[in-house]
Formats: sequence, structure tokens, C-alpha cells
Amino acid sequence: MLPEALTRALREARHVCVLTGAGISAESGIPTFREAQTGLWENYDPLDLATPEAFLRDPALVWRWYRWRREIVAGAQPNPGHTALADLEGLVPKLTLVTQNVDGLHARAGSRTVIEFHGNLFATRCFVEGCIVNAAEDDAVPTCPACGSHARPGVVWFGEAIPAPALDQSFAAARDCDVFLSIGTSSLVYPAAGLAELAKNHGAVVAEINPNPTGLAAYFDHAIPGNAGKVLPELVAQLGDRQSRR
Ligand code: BV8
Repeated sequence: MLPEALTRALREARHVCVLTGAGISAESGIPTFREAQTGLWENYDPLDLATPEAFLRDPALVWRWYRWRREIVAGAQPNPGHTALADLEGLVPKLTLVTQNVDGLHARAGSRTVIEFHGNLFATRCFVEGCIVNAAEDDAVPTCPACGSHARPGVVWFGEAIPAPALDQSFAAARDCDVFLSIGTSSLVYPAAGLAELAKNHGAVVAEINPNPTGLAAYFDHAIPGNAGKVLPELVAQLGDRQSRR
């Protein structure tokens, strides 16, 4: 059973903002960012690969890593956590979903408005000009047809700025929302991890859903220990039931 205070806040909310991290895709079989990687990649730290410096140093290595991740995601399905968030859109007046994930699973689960704060794994763009490149699906690092530079995955690497539209929309939603749900994130990566504090400082009820309480747990009004794939369907069922009785 979820805290009644949280269910009540959700029932009365005009605007709910949700931030998701790699944890919501864990139950789809996609390794989280800080879990040990497997196979060939077990000796690599994602923090060392997801940077422009790593790509410039060894574009083929970084490209292969993203191809490996694309294959994992292509074989994965949205899980009940993703589906519950898509259902939540129909139960509250306004929902803004901000995801740090690059796997596209929220859209595949039916969420209509998803802000991809760190980009998308399946986009490929020119390293120099940023334009979209239609890359062949193989291990060769693609090149930009316009300028001949290497093409890269359309994600935001460490040390790179969040695209302004995603940043502005997410910060506006955190400031405006009545309830902020932080789901499946270690709350370590900024500026995404700063959204919860912004929401709290603007009067929102803030809750995290994570089997491992994060460093911000004491900061939240509610820290719900549990897997997103179990807790979110419960939350939606509780809310859906009450909405029908409103
Ligand atoms: C920026 C895309 C400034 C790529 C990602 C030096 C220079 C510049 C910046 C910095 C710097 N030092 C620090 C910074 C800031 C840096 C940062 O925050 N670093 C951290 C490591 C300290 N941030 C940046 O660089 C950002 N940009 O600051 O730009 C700037 C401004 C102007 C001009 C130039 C620059 C950009 C950060 C974006 C990095 N890209 N992804 C890719 O995917 O390959 S971030 C990456 O980490 C993923 O997106 C991932 O989502 C994200 C966060 O991790 P989590 O999602 O939280 O995943 P994690 O594995 O950590 O945790 C999973 C959680 O799930 C756990 O808590 C677990 O308990 C829980 N869980 C597990 N199972 C479940 C579950 N929860 C629920 N249910 C379950 N079943």
C-alpha cells in the first residue's frame, strides 16, 4: 500500500512531473548505468565510454559499445513500470515525463509526451555539425555524407550540455508541478538530479521509487523502496480507483 498522503497528492494534482532513470528499464533486461557490464564490456566503465573524449580517442570502440546497447534495447520490451506511466497520463490533468534513459521504451509503452533529457540511442548524428546521419546498421563508424566527419550516437555525453529545449521544458515542469516522482535513478547525474530539489523548492510533494534509497531519499517527502515494475502499477490502480470515485 502506498502512503495515503502521496495518493491524495496525486489525486489532487494539477500537474505531475516524473523523472526516470535506468532503473525503470532494469526489469526490461537493460543493465543500469552503474551495474557491472557484461561480456566484452565488463572491463569498461560507462563513465569512461560515454564522453566525447573517449569517442575521439577510439571512435570504433565507442561505436561498438553503442551498437551492443542498441542490440540489447532492440530485443527488450517495455515493462509494467513503463506501461503504468503511460496509463498515468490518462489519470491526471497534466503529466510531464522526463527520462534520462536513451532506450526509447517510454514511447514504445505508449507515453505520448516524453522529454529525452540525454537523447536517444538510435539517433545518429554528425560529430561536427550535429545533423542527423542515416547510418548503416553495422560496426563500421559511420561518416557524415555532408562533411565526411565521424558520426556519433545521438546521446548527451558527460561534459556535454543538455539540449536547450529539453532543459527548459524539464525545469519549467519541475517548477510548476504539484507532485514530482523520481523513479529508478541513483540521483547522481546532474543537471537531471537537480530537478527534484527544484520541484521541492517550488512547493511540490516529491517522492522517489527505488529498491535502494538514494542519497536524496531523506530529502524526499516519500522514499518508496521497491521496483518500479511493481510499485507503479499499484500506484496507478490506487489512483485509478479513486479517480472513478471522485
Ligand atoms: C553537463 C547518455 C555541463 C549517454 C548520460 C565535468 C565536466 C562537465 C560536467 C561534469 C563534470 N563533472 C561532473 C559533471 C556533471 C556531469 C555529472 O553529473 N557527472 C556525474 C557522474 C557526477 N553531468 C554532465 O556532464 C551533464 N552535462 O553537466 O553539462 C555543460 C554545460 C554547458 C556546456 C557544456 C557542458 C551531462 C550528463 C549526461 C550523461 N549522459 N546518458 C549514454 O547513455 O550512453 S547519463 C547516464 O547516467 C544515463 O543516462 C543514466 O540514466 C544516467 C543516470 O544514471 P541512472 O539513470 O540514475 O542510472 P544508475 O545506474 O546510476 O542508477 C539506477 C538506479 O535504478 C539505481 O539507484 C538502482 O537502485 C535503481 N533500480 C534498479 N532496479 C530498479 C531500480 N529502480 C526502480 N525499479 C527497479 N527495478
